[in-house]
Amino acid sequence: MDGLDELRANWLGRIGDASTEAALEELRVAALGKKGEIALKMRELGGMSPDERQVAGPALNALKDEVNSALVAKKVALGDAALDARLRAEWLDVTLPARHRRIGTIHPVSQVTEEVTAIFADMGFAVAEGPQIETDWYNFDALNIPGHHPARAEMDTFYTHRAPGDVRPPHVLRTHTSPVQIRHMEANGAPCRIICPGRVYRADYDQTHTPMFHQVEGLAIDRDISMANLKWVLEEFFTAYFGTKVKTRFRASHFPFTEPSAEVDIQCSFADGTVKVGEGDDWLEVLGSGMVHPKVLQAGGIDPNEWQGFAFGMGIDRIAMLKYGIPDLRAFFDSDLRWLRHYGFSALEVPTLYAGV
Ligand code: 2NM
Repeated sequence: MDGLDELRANWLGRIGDASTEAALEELRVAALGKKGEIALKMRELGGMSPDERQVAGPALNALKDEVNSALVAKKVALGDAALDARLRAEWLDVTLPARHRRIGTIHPVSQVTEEVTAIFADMGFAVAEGPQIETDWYNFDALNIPGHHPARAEMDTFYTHRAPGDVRPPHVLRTHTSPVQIRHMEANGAPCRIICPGRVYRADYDQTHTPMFHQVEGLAIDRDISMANLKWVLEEFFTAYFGTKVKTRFRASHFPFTEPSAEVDIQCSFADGTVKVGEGDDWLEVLGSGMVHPKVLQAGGIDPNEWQGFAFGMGIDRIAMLKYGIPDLRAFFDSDLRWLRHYGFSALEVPTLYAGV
């Protein structure tokens, strides 16, 4: 058969030059496909004499096999080349140091809440929590603050909205965490020892007041709890919290929910515009307290003829500023990353009873 050598040279050359798998597939169809050049050549065998066919048949078959092998070999070569190119392009130095990523910090309020909780937990106090939106009964009436009481007006309360015509008293944003203690008394009765840390709200904004701040209140009820127990617990607390012996001073005061009531000062010094707790002979007011009023026990479902107890409340933000030397309260809630990085704590600085002592 004529022209087989040209045919072979032509197809093997084109296969050798193919640079993509798609081009290779086109060549396969053009050479060996149903209407491909070699397939058409095969058809010519039918018109040949048996002698001619005996020579041309095997020669054509050999050519077909050769072209097929060349296609397969080229396909493998193209695949290898593509893999080589990828390996070179996607090269990565796994020994490079990791990219630096800054992690967040624990807010001083969170840190101090944990510290306070750890100290009171060690004295047998559990943590109680409750809603931040309260009924006026839990926030005021149950605490012996009736509707006409000046304390309601003084509290700068945030009221929620009621639909027109709805005459029910509006809910309030709790102005203290005392409602949590009423709820706890109702649910658990006496005796009890709890602290209630959390957010509270008052419509007040200046150098030393923010409309949301944090309080921790404590409550201990038993058959023979007295002001003496209160004084011991508070001195124990301040000494552990500030990590140094702290003297306290009790001054007679008045709250609707306690009788008698006392404001508590801690010993401090003012030198060069900085406050130092646990030294000097100045005093700093940090806490309100007293013996729970019988009417408040009654509102909580506890019989005041059988039980009595002390309660106290203090500002978490305030004692955080004192311990960690933070000058401006308002910065607590600005979410300024520079402030948070400076005053924030590492997640590994877990509060303990012996920290700072
Ligand atoms: C204070 C001062 C004095 C107080 C009272 C109660 C309750 F609910 F048990 F009656 N909880 N907290 C209390 C007493 C809070 O904050 C300055």
